[in-house]
Order: sequence, then structure tokens, then C-alpha cells
Amino acid sequence: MIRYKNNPVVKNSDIPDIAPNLIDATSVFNPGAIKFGDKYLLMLRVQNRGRKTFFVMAESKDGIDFKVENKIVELKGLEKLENKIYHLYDPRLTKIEDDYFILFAMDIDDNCSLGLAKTNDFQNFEFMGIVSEKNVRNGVLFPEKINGEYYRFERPNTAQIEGGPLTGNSIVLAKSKNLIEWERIAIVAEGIKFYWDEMVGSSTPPIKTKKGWLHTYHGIAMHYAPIYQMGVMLHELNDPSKVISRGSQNILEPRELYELVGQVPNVVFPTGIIVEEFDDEGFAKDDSEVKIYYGAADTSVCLVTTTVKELVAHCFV
Ligand code: M1P
Repeated sequence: MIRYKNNPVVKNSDIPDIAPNLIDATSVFNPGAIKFGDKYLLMLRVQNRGRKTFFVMAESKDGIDFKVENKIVELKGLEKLENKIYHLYDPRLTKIEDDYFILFAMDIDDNCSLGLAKTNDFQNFEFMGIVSEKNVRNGVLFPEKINGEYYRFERPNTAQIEGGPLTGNSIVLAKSKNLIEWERIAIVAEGIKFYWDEMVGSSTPPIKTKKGWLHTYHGIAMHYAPIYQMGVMLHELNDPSKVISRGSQNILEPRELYELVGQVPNVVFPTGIIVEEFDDEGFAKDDSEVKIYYGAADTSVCLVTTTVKELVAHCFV
């Protein structure tokens, strides 16, 4: 995992003032990422000084120099919800066939649920609904159907960090016929007490490789103050409930000042992954570069690069 030398790639001073809600943004982190034509897109989670969150798009020709759009993303149809909506955050982007989907966390009423939206052009976004049970976060969609059904990982929020958020210690596989109603199939990973990943949650949407589905996740060590790190595991292609191997050590942990200090210290929180090269059958190429975008200390957006084969190898360490 090689950190980009001029991290962060997006920081609060890169966010234009978008009156009246977003003046002098306080932080930008945990972005969704995708390649759209020849452009790299990030869907940023931006916070204003009222600590309200907004989604704002940013684009780049090289995945490094991003220009942030001068408008807040509007999800058409969200205004029809009767729930009290506090925050939308931590979007994950997945292309399935010709559509681009955004699966994100919604703090609503008395809980956090998953919301789903769709776009074809990253200019017009359609809200499709609340698509989870109560108290779920960290939903990531698979990029294709498996045996005719959609799949995702999700993380039930069932554990409390002292003085912190309701988090969770299991990742669950779920399937759906229509992307709206989901049926849980199996717990695929649980937190491991006393080690780096006592709490867990999926990080980025799974990547299809010849060796299996490559799945990055974050683990939280519950020390005096929690430490958020990144790990990786591999699942069987035809039945992702089966874990082929899960790396025993983290592959990215807070070390740089921008990860150690900020709104929430000691956090690397990956949410976006871009694989540069796929073969004709849709498998990520072994030697392909992989760009992973993550929130650093809940304050800025950073980039690390690696390759498919390095990530796969780490599942067996
Ligand atoms: O503050 C660190 C992270 O805390 C939560 O993580 P999880 O979803 O694993 O409970 C989220 O609020 C996340 O947005 C935040 O970056």
C-alpha cells in the first residue's frame, strides 16, 4: 500500500463555497469512487460548520488532481420521505450493467439505515428508497448478479463504542431480486477480540478476480481510543458466503499525521476503490494498479495505491 506522496488529495479548502449551506466546509472524507468513461469520480462526504453532511461530486483526469463541483448533489425523491433525515454519508459506488448505484448510510429518526440511489450521468440522481432494516451501515453492492440475484455485504450496528457511535462486529451477506427488498443469508466475518479488527464493517465494493471476490473491510481496535484500520478477505465467486481466506493483519493503519490527528483521530476509513484493468471476461487483472480512496481522521480524503495481486496475497498472510 503506497500512500500518495502529496496526500490528502481532497481537503476542506478544496471545497468551493456553495451558499447558503456550505460555506467554509469543515471536513471532507469517506468518498465513493468510480471510473466514468475516462474520468475518475469521487462522491465526497462534506461537512459544514453546523456538522451537517452533504454529497458533492469531484472529478479528475488522473485520479489525483480533483476538481470539486460547485453544487450539492440532490437525490430526487428524497423530499417525499416522511422520516426525519439528519445525515446522508459514506456513499459506496457500484456500476451494475448500465446503471450506477450509490449505497449510503442515512441517519434518520432514531437509527441509521441504508439508502439507495441511482444515476446514469452523475448529474441527475434518483433516490430509490430505504433498503435495509434499522441500524445498518457499511453496505457495499457486488458489481454483478450471482445466480440471477443482486448481492451485497452490510454491517448491522449492534455494538457501542464508549462515548462513540453505535458500530458493529459482524459483516453479513444479503441478496435481493430487485435491490429494494433484501434477505440476509449468512454472517461472513466477525470481529476478533483483542486484535486489530475487534469491530468490523465492509469498506469498498467487492472486486471480481480469478481467485475470488476481493473484499476490503475496516477493523477497529477498541483500545482506550479506537483505531480504525483496513484489511482484506477473499470470497468464493459462486457463493460469497464462503470465505476463502481473511488476512490476519491490517494492510493500512493510521501512521501519517493526517491520519493520526483530526476530527476523529486514528482513522483510515476506505470507501472507494478503482481497479485500472480488467480482462475480457470481467476479471480484475493481477498486475493492475488499484487506487483506494479513504477518509483520514474523518477530516480529509487520501489515496493509496497497490495491485490486485498484492491485495489477494495479503488475504493469506
Ligand atoms: O469515526 C470513524 C467512523 O465511525 C463510524 O464507523 P463504523 O461505520 O464502522 O461504525 C462511521 O460513522 C464512519 O463514518 C466514521 O468515519
